[in-house]
Amino acid sequence: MNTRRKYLATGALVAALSCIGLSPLTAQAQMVMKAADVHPAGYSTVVAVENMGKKAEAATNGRITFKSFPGGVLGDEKAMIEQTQVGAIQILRTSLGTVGPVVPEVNVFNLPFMFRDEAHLNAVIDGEIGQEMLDKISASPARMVALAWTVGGSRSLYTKKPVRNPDDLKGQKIRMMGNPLFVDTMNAMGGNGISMGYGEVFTALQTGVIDGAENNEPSLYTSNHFGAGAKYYTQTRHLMIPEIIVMSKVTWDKLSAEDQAMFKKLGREAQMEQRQLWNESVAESTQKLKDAGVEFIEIDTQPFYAATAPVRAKYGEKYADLIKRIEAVK
Ligand code: GTR
Repeated sequence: MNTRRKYLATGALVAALSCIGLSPLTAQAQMVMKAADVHPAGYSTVVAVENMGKKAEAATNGRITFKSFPGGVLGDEKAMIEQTQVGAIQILRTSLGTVGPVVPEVNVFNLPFMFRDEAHLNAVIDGEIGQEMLDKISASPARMVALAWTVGGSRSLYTKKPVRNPDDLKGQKIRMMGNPLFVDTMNAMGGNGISMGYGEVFTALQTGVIDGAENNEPSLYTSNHFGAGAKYYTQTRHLMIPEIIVMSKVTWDKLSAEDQAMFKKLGREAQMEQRQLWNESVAESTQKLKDAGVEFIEIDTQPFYAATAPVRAKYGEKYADLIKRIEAVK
């Protein structure tokens, strides 16, 4: 095209855009991103992601907006990961537990008793190792770009009968997240691990398909699993699993470099905001669980730690160097 014809063509485009009410500057495609989570509206992760969407909307003058799909309405985490991979979901907040089967490296963070405490875990994900892991997920063939971490505290057992040691778990069917590593973990802890989606746990408890499950306080409270009979909450703290906010690679590839940089920045902000909301929600849900009659059982976790040594050996061997670096984080 010569210059004059190019000029005329541009003029025609501007005219056409003004006719349909768009200025040439906002002519980049409008994007409504579906943001999904298994947790209900109001949960710390859902709120942090919704706020991320509001900031993106403000920064792009409404060109990019989020539509929130909380409460697992788009499926369980495994199904949502699959939808994210093909671009049917654009933003997903998911546990790293369910990411393990698609990005095996993340299983280092999914090992039982991997972190000394939550402060240790937070220091790891906020620092260099955390960034490396996000980058590994993004560079893997999983077609998800990892933007930020969220936290889920520590997971402890809840059952219909009180549990104080590995022997008490004999014969008890305990729901675990969909990852063979967790089934092995529960079997090593003395019970029978059964993998199942989060949304099925309530009915499974009610009908006796399972005898218990394991999770953090806000999840136990909002899922009402204690209302299905699992009223004994044994403080095993056997798993401390970080969680992530990812964008579908299909969506990421459509964004300009500026938009991508914006999402990285907003991701980091969401990470810090969720941390604050999380701490508040742990305190609040602990109180509400106690008020509802859930019995918190403090135990010596050492026998469970010892019992899960073979799981750490089996799944951690390949990542021995990384584990040493994680252990060295203060
Ligand atoms: C929650 C976690 C969810 C989901 C759920 C589960 O703690 O935040 O992402 O993994 O546990 O047990 O399935």
